[in-house]
Amino acid sequence: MTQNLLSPTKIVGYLQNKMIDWKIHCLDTIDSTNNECRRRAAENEGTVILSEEQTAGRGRQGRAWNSPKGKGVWMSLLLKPDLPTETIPQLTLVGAAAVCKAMEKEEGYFPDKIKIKWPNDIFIREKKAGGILTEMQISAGRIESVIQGIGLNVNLAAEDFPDELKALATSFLIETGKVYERERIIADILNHFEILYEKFLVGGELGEALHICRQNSAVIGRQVRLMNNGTETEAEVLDLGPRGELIVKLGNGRITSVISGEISLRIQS
Ligand code: BTX
Repeated sequence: MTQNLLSPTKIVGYLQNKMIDWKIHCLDTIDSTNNECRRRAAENEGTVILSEEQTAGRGRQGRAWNSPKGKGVWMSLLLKPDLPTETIPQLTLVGAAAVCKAMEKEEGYFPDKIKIKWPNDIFIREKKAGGILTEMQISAGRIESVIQGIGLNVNLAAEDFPDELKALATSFLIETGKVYERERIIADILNHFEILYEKFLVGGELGEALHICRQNSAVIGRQVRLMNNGTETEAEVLDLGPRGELIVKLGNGRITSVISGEISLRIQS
């Protein structure tokens, strides 16, 4: 199904702000948009790589990301933030907040709103509808570039998911019965992203992005299992801290915070 190929002209037509000079590239096929962005890392901030399909789409820790042709948003943003390296994981929350804001006006269509399963999953009704993969290149202790990959299952039908994902994954189409204009979603994400990103660069704080992540959290108030290098801990999620860290109460009553890093999280039903 390639009749509705992504149109860069349409995307540009929907862009509203001028804080970042977005340069939109729409490809037919690529291994991973993050890889392609990396290959173009010498370009200026604002390069955006989109592809109709990814043949080797990636999630965190080398996991595969299913990216069938013509139906999703598989996109990567090239960023050059002048920030300390330890703040970069917070950009994942900026991206997630931008996705939530972009879909807000569509929310009437969603039976339940789009949520963020900390730190990088986009959830609808307890199923994964998207994810964010933030990677950085460092040279001599300084950030050369940050690549933020955003994957959204927009117009995927149930049969577009391999069997092993059918119970875990969903799409905007499956949840709402509506086919979405991908260009509009992409532009809306970029429009919101640049506002939240600029605030983060200037103030050094997540601010509004944090507020959005709290409002749309799939985990605050829930019992979860935290998985780290083969160990599992039960905890109750209390809040997100100012740097986007997860504030949890452990089984023994101790309150502690968890940064994203290698931690995986499973919501207890
Ligand atoms: P993650 O590590 O949180 O999630 C990966 C896991 O999600 C997989 O192991 C699988 O169980 C499940 N999964 C795979 N594909 C899908 C899918 N389409 N929908 C729902 N669940 C799925 C999440 O990593 C971050 C994903 C980022 C993807 C973007 S797409 C553009 C950019 N390029 C690239 O290679 N990755 C990013």
